[in-house]
Amino acid sequence: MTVSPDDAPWWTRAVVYQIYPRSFADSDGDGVGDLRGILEHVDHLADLGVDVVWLSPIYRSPQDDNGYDISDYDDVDPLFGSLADLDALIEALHARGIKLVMDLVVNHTSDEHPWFTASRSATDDPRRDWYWWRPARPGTVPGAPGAEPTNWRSFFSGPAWQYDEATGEYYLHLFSRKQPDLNWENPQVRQAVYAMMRRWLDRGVDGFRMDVINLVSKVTSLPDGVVGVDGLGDGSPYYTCGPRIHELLHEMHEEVFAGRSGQLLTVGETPGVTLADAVAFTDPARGEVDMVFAFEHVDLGRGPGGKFDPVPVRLTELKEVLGRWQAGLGEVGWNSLYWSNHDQPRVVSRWGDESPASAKALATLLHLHRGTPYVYQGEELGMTNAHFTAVEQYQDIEVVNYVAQVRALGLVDEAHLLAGLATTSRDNARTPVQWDAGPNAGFTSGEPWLTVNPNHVRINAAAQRQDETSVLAHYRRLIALRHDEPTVALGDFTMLLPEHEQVYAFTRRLGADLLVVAVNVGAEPVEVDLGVPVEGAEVVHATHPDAVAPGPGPLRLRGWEALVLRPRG
Ligand code: ISL
Repeated sequence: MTVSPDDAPWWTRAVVYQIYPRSFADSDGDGVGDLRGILEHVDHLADLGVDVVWLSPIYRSPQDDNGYDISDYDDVDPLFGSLADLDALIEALHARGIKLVMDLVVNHTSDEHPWFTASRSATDDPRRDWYWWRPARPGTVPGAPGAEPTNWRSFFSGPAWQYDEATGEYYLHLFSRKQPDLNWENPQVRQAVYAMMRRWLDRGVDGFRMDVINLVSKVTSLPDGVVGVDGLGDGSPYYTCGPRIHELLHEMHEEVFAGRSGQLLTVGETPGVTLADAVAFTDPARGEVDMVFAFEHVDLGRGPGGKFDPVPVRLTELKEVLGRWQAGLGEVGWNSLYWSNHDQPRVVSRWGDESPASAKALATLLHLHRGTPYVYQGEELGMTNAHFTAVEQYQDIEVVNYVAQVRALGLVDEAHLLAGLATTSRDNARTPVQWDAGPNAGFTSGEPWLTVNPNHVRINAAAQRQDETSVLAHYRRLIALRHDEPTVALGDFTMLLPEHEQVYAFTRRLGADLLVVAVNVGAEPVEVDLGVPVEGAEVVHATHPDAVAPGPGPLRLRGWEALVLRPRG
């Protein structure tokens, strides 16, 4: 959006921090992180300087998908604490000027949610139509393999339909069979969701991160998809940004957000979203959401066998994607900026070499883009992938189901499987936060639910807190830079050197002010002509504490060096 610093929305200057509560900090020794654990570390967030915390789900849940399967939207799961603990957290964050954004998971509920238990109880139950129930494919035996109403594959392997003996029909679940999809065609479903959202806002939360919100509108005839090697079809063309998605998000906006203060934040998680749809979602004039999470940059490197069959990616491919999204959401709409979250591998393992230097360079690269940056817990410490060596170490339902499927189909050898999981599995981001060098990294006094990374003896918050050269201190400076420099928040973005395979460079311009950003995405030194004069420029921000104004000739960057320069004059 083209706005002046005076009337730009508050979140154009904000940085969001994501907490995955299960892995953040455990206060009671049961091995699972909890709300009291977060309370013990709120000053870590305040010191970092973040404006918003996005809290992954803490609602009542059977934990089939670590809380993304909710059985009561209005209560806290005892695993994480109580409503009183949540109120205390809201108060502690607000006292430090930090907002709290809740995860909103309403594409599906748990199969243990009372809405679903009613829905499955009888074909004439008033809640039957709240979910997607369909009879077996005509001419098949209900419950037999291949009798599913459509050939759709679930995100977590296997068919997206579960047969229910009691009523002889199937229900749709795009994720696990314990996550039945809500039927957003039914106005009662929508009103129940909106009422729940209003209750949370009334309680004091500051907005929502909306889980797979672009999957709620389905093509109601549910056509079969193109069949893959597993014999199942890809239904995504019929449920990704479906026919009514913009109408439904606008309705939600009117029913829930209109008339509330402009201090809220709404961000849609939108796998498979196109740039054109993202513009529509985030055009303020349309009243849908403030920003969305796009997936093109994190989906780079998918091989022929999907996410667990990764292939190498070139820096120029990353530039092409991020540059296109910067340009596409320049005039209208707004980007969210993220490297990592609880579903993605760690950025230092993916794009860096796991050194603190690479963590800092990649942080500068992302945070100097135009959009709202999201920091995923532990990223500010340079935490790495898990490096598990056995399939049994993985806990994630996506991995467990995938392994069972490929073994049953005999599709991959075990070494290839292990290598793929080690590269892209979601558990890479879910190992406990590394607070100190002590037992279990200070995460728990008990047995952690997921193995703590042994590198916590080197990489941890305690070691970095007082060290001005640490990754943590670097993140602190980057966050302050966004708060202090209107050009970082609002300047136009222009990519430089799109064909260069080692240097990622761009400019940001706001009125007469120009910033030049150059990042060496590699450990080898490099010399480069940016095509923009930077001799004698002011060093506004740098990865290396001894960085000085560039001299004449090509710009020299040391390994993993990033510079933010303000040319003189
Ligand atoms: O990581 C993925 C599987 O390969 C993604 O496709 C992921 O499932 C997708 O981004 C949706 O994620 C969100 O909804 C899921 C939940 O498992 C994820 O943790 C959540 O972020 C279902 O609620």
